[in-house]
Amino acid sequence: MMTTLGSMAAAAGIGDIAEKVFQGQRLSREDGVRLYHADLHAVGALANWVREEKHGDLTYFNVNQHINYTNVCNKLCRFCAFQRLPGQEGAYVMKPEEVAEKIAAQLHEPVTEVHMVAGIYPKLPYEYYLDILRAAKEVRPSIHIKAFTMIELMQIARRAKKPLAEVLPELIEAGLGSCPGGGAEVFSDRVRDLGYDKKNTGTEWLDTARTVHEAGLRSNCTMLHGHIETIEERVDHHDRLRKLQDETGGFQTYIPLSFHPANTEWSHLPGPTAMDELREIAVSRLLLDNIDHIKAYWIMLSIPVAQMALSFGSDDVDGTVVEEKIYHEAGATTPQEVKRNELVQWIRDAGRIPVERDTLYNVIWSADENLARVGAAAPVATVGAS
Ligand code: V47
Repeated sequence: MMTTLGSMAAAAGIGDIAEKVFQGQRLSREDGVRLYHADLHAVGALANWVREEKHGDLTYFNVNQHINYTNVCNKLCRFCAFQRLPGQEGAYVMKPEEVAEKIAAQLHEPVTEVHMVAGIYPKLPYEYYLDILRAAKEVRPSIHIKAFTMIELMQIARRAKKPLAEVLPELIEAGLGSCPGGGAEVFSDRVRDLGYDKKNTGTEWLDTARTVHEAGLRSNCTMLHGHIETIEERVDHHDRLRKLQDETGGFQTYIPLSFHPANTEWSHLPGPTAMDELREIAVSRLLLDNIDHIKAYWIMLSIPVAQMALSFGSDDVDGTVVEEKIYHEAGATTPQEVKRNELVQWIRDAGRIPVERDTLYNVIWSADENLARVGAAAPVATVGAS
């Protein structure tokens, strides 16, 4: 296998990179740039080799539900179709009771995670954030709350008038379990100045993630790709994530987010093609050698592209979602929800082994009886096999 792959990589002009990958050596920034220009099939096959070394055929998913508690936002990001100004038509802020109602409405489903991401609305008091966490936990005490991107956390600390390191224990006490990976966009100051100059800088995002990890929370990380960023800026983004991960080990999953242009100020840009998306998955698998999981977020990629991504480096497809707004406001045509058994079937149809995980990658159920063989995080519970 390695010989065939080595020959394929050599024919694509990346034989030396393949050799480094086989030896477990770290790729350089220059290698990263070359991977963006080399033959996609060779890059994808190399990334698939790493994926199978790490996870075999295992492919993770979870039963989750998204809640976007407000779309009011003062950051005016040019790539965003979800945001509304206060008082603008369609603007909303959910009361804590409404968050609880959304969770109660899914009590018949085996949901293990609520994912909460929203706009930055400076009028929301610090107590609001604690209250929505408590409301979620009250209605479903077992639920893991993955909430608040780094930019939301910065805003919460501002409203609390305390350093984030002092705020995080209070959020954890109220129910926070981990943090999603959004808000990173592209760390480059050039791109930020052109697209989201009211938002945190890349350095601030990374510093916040460090504080989160130091507080004992895991988080995800992302990059929003396929708009005005250059290849070098993408590689720089990966390199900065990789460095922080060396320091803290706190990132669980990397999610390349494909830009969706509809209804945004950047609607004239074409957005990435499926080929771009597969390359992004593959390159990130090869560069981010210290992040265990690469997620092919099906809502954003479409189901067929997410299935293909499982052979280009990715080992996770996200979850059942239930109600998605950020991508659908920006033109996504995927469904807003899937059922657990559909996810299981898509993963099987892609030739992989479905594994239901919780947010922290403890295994809830797996179709693989020999899960321990490939080093999964926790023992397999034999529930709900389908
Ligand atoms: O930060 C906004 C992105 C992010 C658009 O951690 C857009 O498991 C593309 O955090 N086109 C929020 N992207 C989403 C997020 C997330 C999503 C899925 C999984 C996880 C996880 C986290 O969505 C924002 C921004 O980068 N975004 N608008 C758009 N038009």
